[in-house]
Amino acid sequence: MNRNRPVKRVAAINDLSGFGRSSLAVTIPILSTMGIQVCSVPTAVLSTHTGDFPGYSFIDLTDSMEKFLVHWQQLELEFEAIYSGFLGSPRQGEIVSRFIESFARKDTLVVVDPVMGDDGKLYATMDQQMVQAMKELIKKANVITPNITEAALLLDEEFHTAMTEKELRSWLIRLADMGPDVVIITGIPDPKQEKNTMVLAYNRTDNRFWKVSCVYIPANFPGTGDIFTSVIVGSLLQGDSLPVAIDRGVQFITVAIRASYGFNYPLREGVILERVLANLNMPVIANTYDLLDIDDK
Ligand code: PXL
Repeated sequence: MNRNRPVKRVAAINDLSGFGRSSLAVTIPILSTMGIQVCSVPTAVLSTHTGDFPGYSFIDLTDSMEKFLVHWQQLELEFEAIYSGFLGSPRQGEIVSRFIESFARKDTLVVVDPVMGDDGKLYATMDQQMVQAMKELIKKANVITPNITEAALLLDEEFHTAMTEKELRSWLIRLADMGPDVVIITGIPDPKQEKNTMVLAYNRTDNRFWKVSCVYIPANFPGTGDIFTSVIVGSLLQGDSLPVAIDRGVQFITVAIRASYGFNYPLREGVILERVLANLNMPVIANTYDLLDIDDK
């Protein structure tokens, strides 16, 4: 693979929201900046993302996705990675599964971000059928990147803010048991440092757990999950290790939020990506990840 192509390719299966900096509107510039070609499979077209913009328009593209699949099969396209995010209908989960079966080779990176909700709640267009569809879809992934709310939904658990590291490790293992080799849970409140949030990850193939903690900035910008997963995809395709990829994702989000928070503008417009994209090509200087003990804390 990739014998005659100068750059790597990602099939990005996600919605296009016209305003608000989420999904394809952030994935395309991030991965392009990281030197990776993005081939989009739009799952839906919206006037804005669904958070805090009442009256948004929504066009579901489930039937169109079937046609993308057929045409791309005819073209015999090849991808180094397949990355799926926001789905417009539960049936799309099954189409994405077929897409993965058709295009994934032994060394293809398959990343599923099971976008369903945040802050303990489902997003406006999501329901239990979608939760079921995501449970099926993650079976096909190498890497999944749920936030803590989505992790709870996938496990039929209640999420609470004071979860111990031991409890979180068991969630990571149970999610890996559902199929993916690597599970990355984002947005976890840090019980040791009230002001921090954590990303915890588990790699089943070497049985190691990783933690990256970052200072919590009191600004809940939409689209940051899509930005984080896009950086993870780019970083892994560039050959970084799992903890370095997570570190780069966390550091980029932190820089993006800090660049945005000082301005007085509506959070719902998302972080000011345009001001920080160039950071993606800077050398990674300070790694902040920790390897967790597997003892019984
Ligand atoms: O950032 C996740 C996301 C993606 N796509 C759409 C959304 C959201 C979150 O609200 O509404 C359309």
